[in-house]
Amino acid sequence: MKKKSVLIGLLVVAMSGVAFAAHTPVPDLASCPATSDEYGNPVNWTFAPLPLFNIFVLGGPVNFAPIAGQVDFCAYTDIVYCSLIPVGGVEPEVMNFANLVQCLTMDINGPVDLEAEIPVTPNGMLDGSYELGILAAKYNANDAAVVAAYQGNYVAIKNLIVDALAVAEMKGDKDLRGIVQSAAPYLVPALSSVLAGFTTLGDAETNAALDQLLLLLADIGLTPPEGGIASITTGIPALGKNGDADGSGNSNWVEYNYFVNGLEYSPAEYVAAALDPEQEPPAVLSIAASPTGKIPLGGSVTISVAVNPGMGTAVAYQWKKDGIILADETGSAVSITNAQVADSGVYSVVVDVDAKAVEQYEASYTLVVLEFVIPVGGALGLIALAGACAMVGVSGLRRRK
Ligand SMILES: [Ca+2]
Ligand SMILES: [Ca+2]
Ligand SMILES: [Ca+2]
Repeated sequence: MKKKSVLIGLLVVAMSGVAFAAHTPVPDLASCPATSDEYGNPVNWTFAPLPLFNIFVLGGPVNFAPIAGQVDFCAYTDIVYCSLIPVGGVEPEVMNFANLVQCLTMDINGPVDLEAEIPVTPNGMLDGSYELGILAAKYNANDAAVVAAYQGNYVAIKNLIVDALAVAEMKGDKDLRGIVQSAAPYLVPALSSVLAGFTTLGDAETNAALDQLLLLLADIGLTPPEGGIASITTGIPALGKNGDADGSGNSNWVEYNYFVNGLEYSPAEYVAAALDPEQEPPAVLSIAASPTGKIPLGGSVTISVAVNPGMGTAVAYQWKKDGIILADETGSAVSITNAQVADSGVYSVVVDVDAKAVEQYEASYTLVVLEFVIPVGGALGLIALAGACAMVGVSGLRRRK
């Protein structure tokens, strides 16, 4: 009995080990693991397996076997973050920007800001576990196109960085490869992982931000590619912010805005939703008429619009009829009394929704006002006829018995 339960216990442990264990983001630099022992010798620490290559071989091959099924960009960004501690000992200024690469806060692929010291801004989507999470999930599921693009991009970026470090060495400066390798052995592989991830998103704004960041690295001898980073890498736009990874019609950004900004989904929950066309944000607007259906001549109807729960707050309305602006109709509803045939048409409304950023949505309703009213007598006759038909039907059934 005892042996059996021990076996089952081991089996449970083994099976849970099969499930991919995501890295838990480090809350601050003080929480980073020790990178060297008491004698200053580097110790082994890493949050996720990294591709292997020899930093001293220019253009050398990369072994991607260790990362199969294990890609985790949150772990990679935190490896870069924690690697800054030994590097910061040499260049203290580096620490001022450490949080730019911390998984919990990293969001650096928005519009370029050339006035800023570090010329990057956020795009509203956290990078490590969310924006790059879709790519990680596709890579870990062994999607052939994603694996090929990411590996190719990794090699291109790795060569760019290693060449730069080597050039600095050849110019008679310090042997940067040696310094980096001994002080922060995971920095170049992890940084290459993150940058390669960004280029695989196929997002123009992200590539523009990367081009600016590469210019900063010109100081260590890096020569940015002439046609920009996009010219030496392969992007898969479905994976990026404005892509639609599950082909659902809602972009990854729309799903992020709803599931993460609205419902506070975890990274794993968000990635699952962004890859599942069955999990979608509801429509932003609901439009309805009261009463419903066709409206009799001379009748009344109210057409109203509402922002669905969790989709933001309406701050402005503008109604149109058949595409023509109804200047006076700027409320949440349009009321029509003594309806005439000419009132028939498509009533649409543009609503400014104040969510995270002001966005406009449009909804429409087709109103039909009946051309004539069936006289009361005629209606009674119809009812009588219907009653008679029903009677005949019933008696027909009886006869068959
Ligand atoms: Ca971002
Ligand atoms: Ca989608
Ligand atoms: Ca979805």
